Amino acid sequence: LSLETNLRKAMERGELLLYYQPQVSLHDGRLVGLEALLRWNHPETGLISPAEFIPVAEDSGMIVPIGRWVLRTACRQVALWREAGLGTINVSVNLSVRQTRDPHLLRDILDALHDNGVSPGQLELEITESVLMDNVKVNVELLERLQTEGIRLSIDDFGTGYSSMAYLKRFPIDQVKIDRTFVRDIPGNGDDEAITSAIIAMAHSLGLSVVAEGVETAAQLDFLRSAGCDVMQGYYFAEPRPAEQVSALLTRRM
Ligand code: G
Ligand code: G
Ligand code: NA
Ligand code: MN
Repeated sequence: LSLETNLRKAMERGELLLYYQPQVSLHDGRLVGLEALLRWNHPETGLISPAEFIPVAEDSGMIVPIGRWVLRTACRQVALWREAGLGTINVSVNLSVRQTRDPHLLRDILDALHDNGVSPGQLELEITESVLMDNVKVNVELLERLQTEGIRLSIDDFGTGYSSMAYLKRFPIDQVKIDRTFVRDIPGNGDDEAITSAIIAMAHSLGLSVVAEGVETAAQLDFLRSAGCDVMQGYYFAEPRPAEQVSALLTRRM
């Protein structure tokens, strides 16, 4: 069977699940949100990374129903945490290029929020520069409508694509996520230190907040905090984990 057929069956059989990774404020240490990260729990091979199956899902168009499932599941989980008395949690969801070409995307997102009683301000969408560049005119309109609804927008893997500063001006963006390849060798690598500091300074001067991805050490954390970075995400604080394990983390927070 092709991976595509298997993926279709995986969704029907409920083999897809979401992991969540905390995003923590560098200003006060508070949990500001959780990034939802897709996993495929294959009955024979175990957990499969999205890096392996998202490309297939994108090529086949499967990413549209999968992405819709991700949005609904993430919103449902936020509602479950609220119902469990764990407070108002923000969630970030990754969007693929194919999804932004789907004319039903906006409706699907609003339905997922509404059906679960989640406010738009609790949802953040992560898009890469290549998603933005797919169709600038259409995407400017889509993102403006999302922003009007109160949904926040973040540029993922910032610095790795065709990072034109003009896009930051043109698109209604709230936040940039510095790609983890720039974070990996700070402190120490002068180029990466310069790039990281420059992204933070530029983003701030445009009124955007900054998340650093892939933070694994205290030294990275110290550097980022000194450079004024707002939020960190990475193994240093917590790896992506299933919802039940996040609940334990949220309980401790209270
Ligand atoms: O969690 P992990 O490092 O394995 O993720 C690998 C890649 O898969 C990352 O680039 C991440 O953005 C992407 N990814 C994870 N979950 C989703 C999802 O729900 N939708 C899309 N489009 N991409 C995702
Ligand atoms: O492309 P995107 O930024 O969505 O990728 C997120 C991916 O990064 C997730 O799959 C997650 O597993 C991975 N990740 C999260 N924290 C760390 C970290 O501290 N180090 C490394 N190497 N990867 C991380
Ligand atoms: Na992401
Ligand atoms: Mn990223």
